[in-house]
Amino acid sequence: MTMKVADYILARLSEWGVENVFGYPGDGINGLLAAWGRADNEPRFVQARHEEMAAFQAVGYAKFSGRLGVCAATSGPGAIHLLNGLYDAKLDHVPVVALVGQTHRSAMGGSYQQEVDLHSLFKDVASDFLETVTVPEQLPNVLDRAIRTAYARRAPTAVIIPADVQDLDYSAPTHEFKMVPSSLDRSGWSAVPSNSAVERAAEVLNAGERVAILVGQGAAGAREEVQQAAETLGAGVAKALLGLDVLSDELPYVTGSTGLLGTRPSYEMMRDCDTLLTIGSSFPYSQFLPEFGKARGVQIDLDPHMIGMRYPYEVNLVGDARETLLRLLPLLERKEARDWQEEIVSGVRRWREVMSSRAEVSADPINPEYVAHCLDPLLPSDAIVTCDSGSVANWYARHLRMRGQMRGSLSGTLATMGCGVPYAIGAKFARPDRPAVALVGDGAMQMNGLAELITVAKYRHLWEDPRLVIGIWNNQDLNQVTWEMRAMGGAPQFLASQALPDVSYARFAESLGMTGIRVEKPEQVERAWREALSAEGPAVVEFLTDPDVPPIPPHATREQMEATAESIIKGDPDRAGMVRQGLKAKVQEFLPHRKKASDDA
Ligand SMILES: Cc1ncc(C[n+]2csc(CCOP(=O)(O)OP(=O)(O)O)c2C)c(N)n1
Ligand SMILES: [Mg+2]
Repeated sequence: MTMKVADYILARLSEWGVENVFGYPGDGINGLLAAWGRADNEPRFVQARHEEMAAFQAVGYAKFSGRLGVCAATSGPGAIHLLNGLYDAKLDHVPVVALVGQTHRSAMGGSYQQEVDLHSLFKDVASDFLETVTVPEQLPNVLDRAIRTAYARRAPTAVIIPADVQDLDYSAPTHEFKMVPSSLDRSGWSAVPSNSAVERAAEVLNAGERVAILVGQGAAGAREEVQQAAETLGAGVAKALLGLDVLSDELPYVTGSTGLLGTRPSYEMMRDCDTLLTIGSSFPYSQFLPEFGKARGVQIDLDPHMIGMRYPYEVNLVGDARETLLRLLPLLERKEARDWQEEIVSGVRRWREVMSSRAEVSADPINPEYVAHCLDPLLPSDAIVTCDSGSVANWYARHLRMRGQMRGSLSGTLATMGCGVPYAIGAKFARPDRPAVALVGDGAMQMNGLAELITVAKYRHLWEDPRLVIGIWNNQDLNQVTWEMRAMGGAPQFLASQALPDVSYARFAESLGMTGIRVEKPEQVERAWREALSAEGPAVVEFLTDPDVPPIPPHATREQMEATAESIIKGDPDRAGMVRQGLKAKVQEFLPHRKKASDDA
């Protein structure tokens, strides 16, 4: 039997080591689907409920495997559905290839059914590489370049294959004029800065007395070197959201997350440092970096197009984080004075106490901070944690302490809702041997998570570690936005847009054959997490949480406090509860150490 273009594409994906393609069928990719049948489903076609979910699964897979994520969709509506997931890949710098169908070549330009101008649609999101295959000889080059570019630029790329081209007999490029052959080998490489640049960086870091280090996901391969730099420089280390799993929170000088969802010690370290060393992060909020002119700065980043932004750094080192640090470390002088680092360490210790106290504040019915705080010590040290966008991201960033082999991620830059459950599915395909935990709000669950529970039920048999826990903060509110409206605009809660219907997530899970637990009282929280984490399969555990507990930023500004007060005056329907919970949470920062929060604050 002759090999068709579609057969060739699947075979080439396998040659690249692709094991899973997250997708959804449609007649724009019928040729590919038929080829999958002939190939005995290799690489495995993983069926999502929606193409956006397939793209999120590919992103989750790539984030947790360190390998390429691949997704597939039909022309027209399928392609359009992919977009948000592909943008998530683009903004978080994740390698993903999208395979997309298109109408037959003979119908193109004929306003044909499901014909959408895919080059215009993907022009921005797949700006690094986007091509349509119109004759077999373009392969393997087009596919190879899509994959190579996705890896090299850490970006989404797209290959469009018209339906009739998928069914053509494959014929390889020849040695002729206008033919473009391609090869497969992908050897390791790393970028390193020049010696003189490294020397200049060392001079800046050696001159500082109060060094702060900020790490992002780009520092992931340089765990030990970052640690060594911090110890030599007597520095503290703050982590951008995507870099939370880069360094263990068990190190006493690690101040945890930074930014709006950050911790107070991170905020204070950035405020008070005289030198900033940023490694592998494009953390966007300059107001959480030192005041301009107050600190000297060095940045290390792999991407020469991205470096030097966000802060007026003095030295910008383009290079791989580990390779660059290996060159920098021998030039760093050990700082004998340790009072700055000690100050940071005691700030971290105090912050942990504040977080415990905030978690212990009573609420109606359950304090959302307590739910995350309670999970923290129960997490296995090899857990993969995903988090959705919403108030839960605050609790993820502040209450979970990364340690051991733990991994964690969320939609760091696009901050899209609805990625938590599909990321966790991607994680289970990336690491079927490890437990995964998704932290999700009820809005995100209603948007995407509920449907993707069906995908979980469909594929659970493939995962050798059966644990996949989906924790839901059921506050019947789009709470993060409710609070943003109050804090930014002084607007009262607008129930028509914010209130969510109550849904029994646990019963829905049970209907799919999973463990389902609904928790209505604080005293049941710990037992519920334990039960979910030891279930012999996927488990959904929902907590009825209090929407009046505010996700207070580490340093609520005066303007934000005033705006919130204004929203109360303007008649927020929840004002009594808000004031009660807001003050109770905030006051924990000022209470003497270890004093338990009292319920009658
Ligand atoms: C696709 C998308 N739509 C809207 C938003 C704006 N948004 C951010 S958080 C949020 C509320 C999330 O609600 P929920 O999932 O219930 O979590 P909660 O904040 O209540 O804990 C919204 C609407 C977004 N980030 N992404
Ligand atoms: Mg909610």
